[in-house]
Amino acid sequence: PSVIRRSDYRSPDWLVPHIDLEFDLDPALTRVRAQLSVTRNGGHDHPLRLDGDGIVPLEVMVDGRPVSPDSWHLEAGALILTLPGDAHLVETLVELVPESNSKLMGLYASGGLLCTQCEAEGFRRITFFPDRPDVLSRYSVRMTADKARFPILLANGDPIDRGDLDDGRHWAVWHDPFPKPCYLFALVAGDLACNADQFVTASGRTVQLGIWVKESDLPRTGHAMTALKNSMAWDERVYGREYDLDVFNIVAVADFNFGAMENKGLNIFNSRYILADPETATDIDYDGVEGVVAHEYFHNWSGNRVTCRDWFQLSLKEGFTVFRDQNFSADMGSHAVKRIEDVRVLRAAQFPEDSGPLAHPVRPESYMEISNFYTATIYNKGAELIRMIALIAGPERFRAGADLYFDRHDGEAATCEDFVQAMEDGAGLDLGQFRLWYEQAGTPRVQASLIHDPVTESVELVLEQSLPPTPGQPVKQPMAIPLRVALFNPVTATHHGDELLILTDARESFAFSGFATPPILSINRGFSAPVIIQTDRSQADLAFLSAHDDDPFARYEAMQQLMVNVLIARTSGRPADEQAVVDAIRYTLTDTALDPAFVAEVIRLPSEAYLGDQMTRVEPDAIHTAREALQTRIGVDLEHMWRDIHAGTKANIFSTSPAAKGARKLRNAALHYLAASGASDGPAIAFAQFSEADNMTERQAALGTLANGHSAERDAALDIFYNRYCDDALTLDKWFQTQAFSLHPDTADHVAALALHKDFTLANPNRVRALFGAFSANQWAFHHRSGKGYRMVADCIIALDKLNPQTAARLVPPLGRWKRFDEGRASLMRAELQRILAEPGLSKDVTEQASKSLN
Ligand code: HT7
Ligand code: ZN
Repeated sequence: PSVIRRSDYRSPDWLVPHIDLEFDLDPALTRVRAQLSVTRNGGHDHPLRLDGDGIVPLEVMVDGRPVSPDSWHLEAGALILTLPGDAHLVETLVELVPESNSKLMGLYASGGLLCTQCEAEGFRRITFFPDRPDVLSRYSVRMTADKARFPILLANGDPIDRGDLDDGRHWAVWHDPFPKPCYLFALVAGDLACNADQFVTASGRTVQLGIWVKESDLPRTGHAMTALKNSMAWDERVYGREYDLDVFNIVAVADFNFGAMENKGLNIFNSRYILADPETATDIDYDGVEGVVAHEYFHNWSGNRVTCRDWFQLSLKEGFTVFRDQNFSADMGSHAVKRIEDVRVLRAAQFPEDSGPLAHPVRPESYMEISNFYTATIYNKGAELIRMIALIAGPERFRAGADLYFDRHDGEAATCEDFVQAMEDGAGLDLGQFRLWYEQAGTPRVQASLIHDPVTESVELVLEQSLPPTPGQPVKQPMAIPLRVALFNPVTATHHGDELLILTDARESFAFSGFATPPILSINRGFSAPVIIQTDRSQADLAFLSAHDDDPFARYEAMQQLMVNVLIARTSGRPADEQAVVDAIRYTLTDTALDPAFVAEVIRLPSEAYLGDQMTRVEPDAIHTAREALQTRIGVDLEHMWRDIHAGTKANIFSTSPAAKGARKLRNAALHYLAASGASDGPAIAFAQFSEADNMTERQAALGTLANGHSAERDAALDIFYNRYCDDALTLDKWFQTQAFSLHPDTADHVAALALHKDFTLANPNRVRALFGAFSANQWAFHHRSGKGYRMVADCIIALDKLNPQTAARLVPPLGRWKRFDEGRASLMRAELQRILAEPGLSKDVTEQASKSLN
């Protein structure tokens, strides 16, 4: 496949100020007539190129007259047309078969609905068009469909007109007044019920809100509606951004390649990010609904009103919008817990990406298939870059920069550079060196050491940064790294204030006076920079910080590091002070001033995968053994506390308040440690929680705890869960996921059996992710030394590639981490990558991921 390079960007030869679309909708045969008003952009004689993918023109007309087949041709799917003048009306007709569209890109059928997904390059599967984000058009859309099967017809913008036809069909016309790139086009047709509400904007306009789902799902849409209204109010309050159309619709669909899509005025969602009720959704699911509804809504400004010039600028909208949704969720709940959760996601998904063969900068230089670049680096590291700018600027100046960015680029297709420039101009910053964060891939390491001088009563903080080589970037320059630090007096447990240091050189020292005794370093507070900090702090220093640091993230981090040190020592057979961890956990549990949700985060052991990331060579079995042993020790030594917490936090009435969620989180943590203690009544207590819970958070946690062990209760709970939820796809996903993620010695065999289960299907991305996505994130099971885990995932990739290459390609990266493992596992992983690549007719998506993964 050919490589697209950022440096090759050229502005479009032809613009399309207006497009009229007519859809004659039917799952078996849909006809699409498109009328494009095209204008020549600048002085050139290039033909008009209209991208197409898997479609053929049945008619081509220019200015109302049919064009003979010899004046146009198809080139790599695109329609190439030579036009004499500077402005023309180009009309095409194509036919589609939505019910056979298994890629879920373009127009497809899902659960009786017809819907679209156009980002990044799906519009070209619907009609011929310059499918690039810098061509902005006004859309008029007319849909006709059978009224009984598709009573609801939705598209972007505002509804204009509708009517019935004699033959049982009906039609509707929608018009979107805002020029938009074609990736934001959407339509939905189906038999849908609506949760309708209203929002009055700050300037007094009433917006009609609709969440459209199948009738039986209506009771599960309340949380999404609340999240939507909260998001609209938050964007007005925090960024001064109002919604701009008279209607805002959301539709939930069962088959979706991603989380959701921000189409202008018509967001389309994976149903897992809309539907929630206590019976089927966990607190994590509730938070996911809130966060994704907010994310898509916020795109109305960061993505739609100001869009991207080209796909290399993807983080312009995604990084900024993730930053916005993270802050929104923090404001709705706990800032401390949200920051910890976000950093955990970054470390689990983005750090490994940044240190592997698929590492790329936040603004990539090249790609083969853009769908492969919807990555944790673009989204989550991109958000960290905005967070660092906000930290350096401070809240008022950051807001001034954001205002300038939106005002300066409203209605335009912009670049990451435009954003940085607006921040420099609006916030009065110099971000010269900071721009390297967009260019250089890899996670910086910062070595921090404190040198104390008792004579001058001063300390010197020496910081040294390094950035490892990544594919195509062997040598790196020093970055501008903002680090929040504090120096603690170990006797009084106080500090003189939190300081923001900006490390700009490879090595720099910072002097502090007034320290008669050596202080304890608290660094990267709030995770102020997405870097790996290396310090020589002792276990005693870490224990001190885990008990006394007033920055919640730093307190959590100290505990994590304390645990990591013990576990890594254990893994390599060195002696380790497990008692220090037990004591630190005991101390945390007894600090009644702490929020239970925060306590649950702090006392949680680092994941097996995170521990692997801390080692030069990952040893899955040794890590598992060491972690299980420490877990048992914590379980045994603090058994009475776990029992008390578990009994004391039993919820009475279900609520999604932060306090109720925190109590459930801590209760589940207590259950987990209690089971790990090996207490003979552990399975019975877990089974009782499973049976008695009035909510999915406690039920699934109990199931997960049981799934890790061997007991009669395990089998019973899995059976009960299956029988209760086998008709509810989203909840049945949890049954697959819990087993695939379980720390049971036979997980790989269980997954093999589940892949043959009658309810497993490759046609639904959620189901594939629930089984194979979860399994490949389960380090101990996936890296079974026999290689059977690798083989299963490769088999799935090969089979799925024929149906849905995008989802197949997303399963490849775990196989690409072979350099991190022993030669036995590494060669088995490479062999599977080679087997995938040898597959005839392999998609561009999987080819790119698998071939890069071999490097
Ligand atoms: N902007 C949306 C991206 C997206 C997507 C990308 C590739 C293939 C399918 C997709 N569906 C949605 C989602 C978002 O970040 O808001
Ligand atoms: Zn997004």
